[in-house]
Amino acid sequence: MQFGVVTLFPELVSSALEHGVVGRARQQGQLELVLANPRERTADRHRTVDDRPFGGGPGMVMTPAPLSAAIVSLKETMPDAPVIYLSPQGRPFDQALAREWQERGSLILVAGRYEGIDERVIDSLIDREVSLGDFVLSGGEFAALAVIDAVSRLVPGVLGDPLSAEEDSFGTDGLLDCPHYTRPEVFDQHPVPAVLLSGDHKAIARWRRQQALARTRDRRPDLLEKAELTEDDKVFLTSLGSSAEGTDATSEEQ
Ligand code: 9D3
Repeated sequence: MQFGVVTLFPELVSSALEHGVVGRARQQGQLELVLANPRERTADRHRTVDDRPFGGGPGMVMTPAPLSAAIVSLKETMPDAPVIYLSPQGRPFDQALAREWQERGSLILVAGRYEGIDERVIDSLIDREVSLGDFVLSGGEFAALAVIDAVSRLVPGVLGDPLSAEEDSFGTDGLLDCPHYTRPEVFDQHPVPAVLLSGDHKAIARWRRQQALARTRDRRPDLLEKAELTEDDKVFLTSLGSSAEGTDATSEEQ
């Protein structure tokens, strides 16, 4: 998998990708990172990459010429890659997009700074505009890193266990994950739920499923609409009743 990133902070991106699963995969040649810095594509003495917005107002805008030159240079290296602009105005990023981009084999990510980039660059060079959600970052780099991480772990061989990539939340059934516990059995006076120590694998699976259902309904009811639910699941959800907060342990506040 090849990732191209257009950024004014190439070291921020490359250093973050030296660590963990992604760092190892880069060392093994399974992932490749290609950086392009618009500042290296400037022609003026001050290496200017931003300018004041036409029409007035606060903040600065990334100036089109050096930015488009950086994007075009990556497109020449990676001719089949979709070009994605990370921006608060984008459609929400999700696991389905991560999967789609992994299948493409190469991806160009454009990280903006300041108030954003000149709209004409979007019109001429950007295939899709994508956001991480409704909160304010100081630039697109951390969003690009999140996308790279999400796509990388879907690349065969990047994770040790090929099952674990798809087992996570959103990986299979579209529900949030169940809670997890490890030793000790009692921590700070809080015991592990007894069913997990019972050795009854059917009861454990059922409890985990119900925990996943209850917290999905509590925290992300939007996900329940699309989730694949069995008749058992529906009976359980109905048994929770219609109040926002149930009375059993599955609805404990976190
Ligand atoms: C008018 C207010 N502006 C600044 C407070 C808007 C604004 C411009 C640029 C807000 C954020 C940014 C930089 N953000 C990103 O580059 C970004 C982002 C984000 O902020 N939130 C969620 N996803 C993304 S993807 C890229």
